[in-house]
Amino acid sequence: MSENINIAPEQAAPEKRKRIFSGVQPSGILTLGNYLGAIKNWVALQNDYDCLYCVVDLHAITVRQVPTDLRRRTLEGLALYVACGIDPEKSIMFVQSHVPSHAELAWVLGCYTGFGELSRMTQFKDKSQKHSDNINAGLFTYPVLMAADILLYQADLVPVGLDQKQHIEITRDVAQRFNGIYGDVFTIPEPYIPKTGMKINSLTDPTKKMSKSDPNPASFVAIIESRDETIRKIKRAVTDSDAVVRYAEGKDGINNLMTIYSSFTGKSFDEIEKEFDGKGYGDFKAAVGEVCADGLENVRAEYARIIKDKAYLEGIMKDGAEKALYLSKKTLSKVYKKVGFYAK
Ligand code: AQP
Repeated sequence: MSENINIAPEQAAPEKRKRIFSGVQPSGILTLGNYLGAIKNWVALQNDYDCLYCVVDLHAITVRQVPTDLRRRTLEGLALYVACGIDPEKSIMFVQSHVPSHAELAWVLGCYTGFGELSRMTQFKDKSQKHSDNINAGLFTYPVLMAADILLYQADLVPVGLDQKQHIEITRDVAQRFNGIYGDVFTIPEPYIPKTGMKINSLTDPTKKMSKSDPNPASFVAIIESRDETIRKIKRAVTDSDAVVRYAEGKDGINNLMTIYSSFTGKSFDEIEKEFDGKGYGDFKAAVGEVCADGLENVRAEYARIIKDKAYLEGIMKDGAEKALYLSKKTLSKVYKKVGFYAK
């Protein structure tokens, strides 16, 4: 791993409050991967950092969305942030399309980003394969918009799963390039990757990342499905025929379940191996299902309560957008001035 990665639990809280930006696309029902790789960490970070958490709907349309679903999921996404424990009194929560500065800065940064460097992005390659009928320019320039999201707020840290590390690297490169030309305009952000849960894999194909847009619902645990569904899906998760609970190369399914178990219990892989020594996969999967359902129980109950209060959620969105717009405008004005745009 490169040295600019911060492994979450070991990082001491800074003396001066640093800023954090992160987001999730409302491109499906949020999964256990989004929870363990991102949102769970956001909650812990909000006491020590100034945090902005965004529902990134502009990013979501890089893949075709059903408009009514996108609208509904945007509200659901925000409700989930709150249900997971993001406190609107401590953190700014908002919807990306409500703050025009994101698209505006993305245009400028696009003019400082190379075709070659965007071509190397693995997410673009993966998504182009998955959506070969719609390889659009937005999918290609996705990392530029993500760079704009982060740099607009002068974020110091970006909590993400391992899959997004490459996008943080390109953000740093673009920011350094821009600063190299115009002086210190942008803070250079660093990725903040959780120690466990950095990559949760699909339950049906454990060589691949768990994804909310996977058409097969058996492949993911949704944060807001029922307890029974979670237990059943984990029981049916693809493993191997070895029947030994051990973290090892080639045992992707078991490694994935051990990662999930470890994320919820805090137990190390060694401890988990000892706990299930001599026991079969049936016992192990049942235990993983239980801890996972237990770990999500409060979030699910909170979500069921909050989602009914549309006015409350829309209030958070509106307030968040105002604050985000104010902060983002400061950076955008500076950028416009630096590149030579005539002032209004
Ligand atoms: N499986 C995962 N394991 C760990 N972290 C994950 N994240 C997503 N999946 C996993 C983290 O969640 C944050 C938000 O992700 P996103 O919605 O912006 O996009 P994504 O990474 O492309 O997530 P999905 O679920 O796979 O979305 P779709 O299916 O729409 O492409 C990020 O911090 C990501 O690291």
